[in-house]
Amino acid sequence: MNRELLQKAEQFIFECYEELGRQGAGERVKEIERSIEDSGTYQHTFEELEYGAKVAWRNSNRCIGRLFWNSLQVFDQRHLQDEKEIRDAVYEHMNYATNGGRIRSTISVFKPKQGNEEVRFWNHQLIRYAGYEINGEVVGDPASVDFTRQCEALGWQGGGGRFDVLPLVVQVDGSKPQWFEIPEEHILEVPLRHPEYKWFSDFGLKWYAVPFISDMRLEIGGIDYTAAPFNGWYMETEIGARNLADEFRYNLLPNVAEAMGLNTRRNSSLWKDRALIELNQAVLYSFKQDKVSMVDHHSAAQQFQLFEKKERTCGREPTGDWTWLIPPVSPASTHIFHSSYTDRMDTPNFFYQTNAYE
Ligand code: HEM
Ligand code: NRG
Repeated sequence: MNRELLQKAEQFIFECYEELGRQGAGERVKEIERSIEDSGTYQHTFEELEYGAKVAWRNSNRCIGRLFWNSLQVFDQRHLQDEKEIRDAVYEHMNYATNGGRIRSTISVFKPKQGNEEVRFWNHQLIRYAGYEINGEVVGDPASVDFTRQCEALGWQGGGGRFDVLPLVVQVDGSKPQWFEIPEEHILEVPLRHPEYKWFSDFGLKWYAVPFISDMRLEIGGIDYTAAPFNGWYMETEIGARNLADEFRYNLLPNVAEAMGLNTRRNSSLWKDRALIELNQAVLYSFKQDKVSMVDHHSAAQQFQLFEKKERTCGREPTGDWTWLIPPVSPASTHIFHSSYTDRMDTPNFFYQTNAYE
């Protein structure tokens, strides 16, 4: 009898039924106990799964976007067995969530881990750009260099460009991972341009519309969903202040500053800061023009403040990881910078798991 699992299940079921105002938690726990005795595990009802996924988002201390936790769309894909069925469900998720640019927060939950058997996506995000390292120089996204090598070892051949979308890599129960080139029709991208600097578009930059995190484990009531990709929409700083700006990513600040005619030899010209602002402005402007959902960091902070208020109204103290919640641009201009948060990991939640390919 797996006591630990039963204990976690019990705690989850009581919280779930209480919050949803549902009767019969005690009965449900007894049923779960019998199931664990008979089979070593138990299955969530759809209602439990949906609530668990939403609360996992609500408990994600690093996420500034949590105001909308209760409107997460949950797709139950636990019945799927093979790689191709899983691939097709992923494409469906992409289409539903992308919605032509009016992005819908969505999670797809595949069958949970059982003993050593688990479904895993090797991708960090369902859509991400390849990184090719050639003599210590990287073409593309340096964050993808390891995964790109794995894809090549599996037989994928990239085009060697700066923005090549990596294949989807699905592994079921430890068997050989299968890779699939994601059809273009499922991928929305935004070419980047600037409202005033006409030269900006000559950089040929773009980014994909939707961040789908695919390598985190969703834990609900002691059950581990090792494949549960989720998405919301981007905050502009994620792209403009990190992906395109970090020295260890696309490292574009020197190029932008140069084109702006700034003195990049003096720190005190604040060329990095000025280039950052224009890069972020270009990201916001381009997404807006293409009618693709995106939030700026000031609005996101305001939404997060409303989330905090609502949580307190419900008698819950919002938890958070300050170091991740503050935006990387002008952090002290948001209330978050001047607040403090308890960084306690409540469950349900999303957890890191070791790389599927290590
Ligand atoms: C982290 C924004 C939706 C779960 C983050 C971060 C931002 C953010 C800015 C920090 C990322 C970083 O610094 O790399 C948003 C926005 C959303 C949204 C604007 C729009 C709806 C969601 C959804 C989920 C989620 C739907 C899950 C159901 C998380 C988790 C992290 C995170 C688990 C931490 C990731 C990590 O540790 O690497 N979010 N988010 N977010 N978000 Fe959200
Ligand atoms: N910073 C990463 C994405 C992390 C999650 N961000 C979100 N999540 N917005 C990047 O690709 O830049 N979300 O579910 O919307």
